[in-house]
Amino acid sequence: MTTHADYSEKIPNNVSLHEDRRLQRALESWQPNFLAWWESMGPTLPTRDVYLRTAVNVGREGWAHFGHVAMRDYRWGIFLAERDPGRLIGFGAHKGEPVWQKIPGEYRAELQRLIVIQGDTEPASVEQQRNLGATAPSLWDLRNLFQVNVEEGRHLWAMVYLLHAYFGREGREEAQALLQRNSGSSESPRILGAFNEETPDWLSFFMFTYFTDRDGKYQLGTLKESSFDPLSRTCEFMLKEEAHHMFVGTTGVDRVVERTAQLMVEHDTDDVAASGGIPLDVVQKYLNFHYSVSLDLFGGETSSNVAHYYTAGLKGRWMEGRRGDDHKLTDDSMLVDALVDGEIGQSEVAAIVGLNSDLRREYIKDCSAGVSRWNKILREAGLSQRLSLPSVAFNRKVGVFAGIEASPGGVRLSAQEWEQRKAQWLPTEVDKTYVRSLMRPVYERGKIAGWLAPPRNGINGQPFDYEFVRLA
Ligand code: BYC
Repeated sequence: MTTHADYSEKIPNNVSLHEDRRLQRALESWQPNFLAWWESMGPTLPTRDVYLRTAVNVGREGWAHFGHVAMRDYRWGIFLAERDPGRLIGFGAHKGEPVWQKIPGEYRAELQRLIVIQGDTEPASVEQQRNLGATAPSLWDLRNLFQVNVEEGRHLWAMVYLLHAYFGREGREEAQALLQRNSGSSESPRILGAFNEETPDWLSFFMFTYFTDRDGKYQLGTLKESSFDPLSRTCEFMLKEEAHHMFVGTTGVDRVVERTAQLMVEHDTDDVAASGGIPLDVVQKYLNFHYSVSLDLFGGETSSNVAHYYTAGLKGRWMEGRRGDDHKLTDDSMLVDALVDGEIGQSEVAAIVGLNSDLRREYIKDCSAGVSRWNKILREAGLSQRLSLPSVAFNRKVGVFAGIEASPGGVRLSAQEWEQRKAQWLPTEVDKTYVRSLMRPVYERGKIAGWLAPPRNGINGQPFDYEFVRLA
């Protein structure tokens, strides 16, 4: 196993692809299909080149290279974190046994399903974001969008590598299908709900990278615990790239809130639309929407699927190694969100079936940190208004709350009340049209649109007024 990337090959990789001609040929025949998909479903804005980070290594001494590249020539590669030869299974029925380098036959179908679901989200997000380049608020933001896009493309490669290398013909068919489903398509949509929603404007993009990419961070964190070592090592490396996606979301919303707060103070009004800002109640509605659709991504509050994944050792918990229990959970119980006598409450279940809730809870804690940060911006501006996360029962389409309606405060509503009041809580056509009206491209170096504050830092030591993107 080499750890240094081989860039002389058509497909950069650190998995010694040249030693397996069949696999190499299979991936090389998928590559033009991927490129055709990128050309037809990827970013629509014509660019000459973009200042991008490319993964070139996985070691501690620096893993990425920065430079201007034409996006179609981006070196999408296959990188797995370094192998720990002594790694043992950390949870479930096989705890303590050596991790698997090949797939045990009895778990093949489940592993394939997990990898396909993960793989499906990556190109989906590129599709959702494809038109955003036309309205970027600065070259700095435009570059970040494209960085996220090419890395989601690389994450697709990561999953396709696993499908080709370990799942035979079926894996190759699934890899092909990953390019054939499309976000929002009525005939063949993406698998998970949030990935069929639109990302039509940059406020949505920042909310998506904050809330939906963060689901990615948590799901990858549980797959990193997997007993199937190649999956674990793949996810470990993907998480490195994911940190930048989190940064784009967190600082993106920061900058919107900062600008809105500034305008609120300056004009002594909540109605900052008159001065070209995004009113805080609109920010709250976008937050409500993206948070609730992202909560759905964790699946049901109780799930026999997740219990099986855990016992089999396929998917662990967030920070499995730091949990102080027996890592088998055969006799434990936990509280999960539930409908209790028709009301929003909690009920006790066997811990093993509640693991989607366990992960969702970790995720919610992390999301709260973002809200605290945004509220700090408001507080420091001397404002009393605050943002908040809505109730777990609000606007849910998956899980126990899918069948009911609830207010952001967690009060159960009749269907009629919901219809009457949802415009207070979710973006309306009027809100969306207003936000879209602000989306005018700013492609001049060092300039920024008026609805958000400039970033505090450059990229890789390059200042804000650097030529991050050269348009075609
Ligand atoms: N939409 O037993 P349950 C990312 C289905 S994001 C539609 O509770 P389970 C990224 C479910 O498939 C991370 N259907 O589900 C972010 C099941 O169907 P079957 C992506 C849904 O299996 C931004 C049925 O409902 N990675 O990386 O416990 C940009 C019963 O549900 C949904 C993963 O998700 C939904 N939201 O848990 C780029 C990791 N939820 O079996 C990238 C892999 C559930 O009855 N996936 N269903 O036909 C998993 O771990 C699990 O499959 C899930 C669901 C957590 C998604």
